[in-house]
Amino acid sequence: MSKLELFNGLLKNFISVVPDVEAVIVSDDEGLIIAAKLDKSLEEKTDSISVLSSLVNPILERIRYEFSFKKFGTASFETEDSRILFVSVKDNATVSIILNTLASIDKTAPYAYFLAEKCAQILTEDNINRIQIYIPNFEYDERQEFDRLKNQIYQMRLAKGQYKFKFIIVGDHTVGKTSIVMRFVENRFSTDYRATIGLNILTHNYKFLNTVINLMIWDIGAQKFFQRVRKTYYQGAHSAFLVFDLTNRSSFENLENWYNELKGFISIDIPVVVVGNKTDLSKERKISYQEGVSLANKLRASYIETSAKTGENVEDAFSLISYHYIVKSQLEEEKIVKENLISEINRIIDVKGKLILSFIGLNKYWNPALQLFTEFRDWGEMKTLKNEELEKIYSFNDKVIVQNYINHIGEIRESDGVLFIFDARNKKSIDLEWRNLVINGLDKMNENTSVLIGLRTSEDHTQTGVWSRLIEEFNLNEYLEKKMISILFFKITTEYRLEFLDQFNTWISTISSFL
Ligand code: G3D
Ligand code: MG
Repeated sequence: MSKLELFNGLLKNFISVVPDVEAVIVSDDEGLIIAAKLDKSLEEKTDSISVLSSLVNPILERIRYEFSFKKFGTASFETEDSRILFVSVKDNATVSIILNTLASIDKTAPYAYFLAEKCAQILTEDNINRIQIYIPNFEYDERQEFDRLKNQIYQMRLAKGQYKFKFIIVGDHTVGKTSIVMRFVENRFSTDYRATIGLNILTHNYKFLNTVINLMIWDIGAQKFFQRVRKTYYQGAHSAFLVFDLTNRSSFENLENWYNELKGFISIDIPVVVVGNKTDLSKERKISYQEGVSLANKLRASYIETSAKTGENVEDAFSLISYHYIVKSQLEEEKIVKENLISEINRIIDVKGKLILSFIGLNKYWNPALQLFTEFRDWGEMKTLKNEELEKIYSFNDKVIVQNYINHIGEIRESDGVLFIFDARNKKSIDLEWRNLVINGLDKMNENTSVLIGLRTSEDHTQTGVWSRLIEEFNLNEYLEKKMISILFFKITTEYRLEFLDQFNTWISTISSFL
């Protein structure tokens, strides 16, 4: 099979499995198409892929610039007729997925990452015959839906860095648990079978996208007499594989018991993947794919089928669970920080009746601060009071007012907090324009306003000296002597979502200390 044939098969599978996809384009750095596929309905309407790529390329250009795209991994963009999800593939290619406007980015994302990983394999591997182009079912948690602000570019990221997690692999005796683990960890299938005695713990470092994942795999013996001690093995598990043998119906029927035992021992809700093993024995298969999917759905788990013998999908099964784990830990961290923020804001509203915040920046398309705020629904629906290109005002039940001004200082006299955002990437010096904007703002705001100044930074700002020089250049002391205003500078890096939430906490605490 040639690389192109593999790509075609892969993209075809992708379109048939993932809902709401209109087209997929894999392109290189220069925007040249490596492979592309249109959905059938679109094939009739559009006479060529180049029409689509002329839609995608200019946006991609801009995103590359706006986001230092290569570092980010993904971005999405909304137009009137579609949503486009971009995922970078290694350093020099991009997958662009064109979705209809009804599509959910959050649901598409796991598939998109998976697709990008597969494209990378096809582009880089010498022995392409080993590559599986099957797209597994990633349905997992429908609660993770956020409303997204229209016409805003936003990014999702898989945090770079390291994750350590413990996961347990359970299921009936001889379904293939140990074989799956051995295949994954050592890429070896052993027919010299020994029943796992109690517990087998293996650690394995594994790279998933840009993230190093340190897995501690607990392979637990299924024998009855281990039941009493299994509880302790389950403690602290971050995720679980529930394995059954596709050729053995009772192992399938027992899966629910395993699930219940797991839920009984672990109080928190951990991601679970149901694994149907031994796909190589297709003639002896007793459980259909559909049956597997139904059970997984019932258990709110993902489903994947593997063969420890041939290696089919084994690595993907681990990718699937790693993905869930990373997303989940990020969401949890975010949730805690958000809850703090909300309770602090509520305290201010209790005292003052209202909180007014203003965002001032120079870029119409990049406003993560505003975007984060629009996700809060704790004070009721967001109402748009003003919607002009350079001036937007939103009200949350008249309790929290958020104003966004581009390139000018709007009506900020009543604001409790003002946040400036500047793009300092690759800059050794600040722009005069930035300083003028801040000085102009300081002049207009009341005493006791809390000011945040966020500077987007790039890698070279980690060099000592550059960052502090940028701040010194603002040189605002003479203005601050005249007025009681608190100013705090902060860096905006690729980890911006959490950074913003953290900074918001400081910002809001300062405001509440002025009460
Ligand atoms: P367990 O750890 O769940 O108890 P094991 O299961 O991994 O020890 O495997 C039990 C038996 O199933 C072994 O066979 C093993 O070789 C076989 N097996 C595991 N995975 C697969 C698979 O994907 N395909 C096939 N065909 N066989 C598999 P023996 O014969 O040694 O008992
Ligand atoms: Mg075993």
